[in-house]
Amino acid sequence: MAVTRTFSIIKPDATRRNLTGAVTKMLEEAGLRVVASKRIRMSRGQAEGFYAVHKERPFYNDLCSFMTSGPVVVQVLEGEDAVKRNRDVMGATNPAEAAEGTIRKAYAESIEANSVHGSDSEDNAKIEIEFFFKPEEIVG
Ligand code: RTP
Ligand code: MG
Repeated sequence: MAVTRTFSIIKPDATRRNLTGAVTKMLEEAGLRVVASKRIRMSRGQAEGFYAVHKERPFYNDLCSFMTSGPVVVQVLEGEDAVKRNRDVMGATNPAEAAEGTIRKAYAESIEANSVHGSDSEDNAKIEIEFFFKPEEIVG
């Protein structure tokens, strides 16, 4: 299996509860390496652009408000089959459906405040990484 990259966000519900380290530890223990990381406050424009694929969904406005409600930590993760590996350790979107041992089972508060984002394909990972990082900010 090839070493690939994915994009992750530790969401405001997790940074608010001081869970940046705990979430990162679970990512690392799942075989992912943090090759870029920064704590930012997302602007409304960034959130709307990042989630543009969800523009027609009923939760879009609330989601953009939530993602700008506090600091987030954006990360590039590297590992074998990184997109799937990350999705597996994140768990289901709705924490009520998330499996034992996943980040969302351990920490998510609700379907919206679900602690982490992870790219859903390698193509989207590339787009999302470029949305937040310059090439020189990523150190593999
Ligand atoms: P993500 O994109 O954050 O990794 O999560 P995901 O693929 O599991 O979920 P997705 O369907 O892409 O939805 C993006 C984010 O929108 C929020 N959401 N709220 N209120 C709702 O019904 C609802 N559904 C989704 C969540 O924060 C979700 O992660
Ligand atoms: Mg998604």
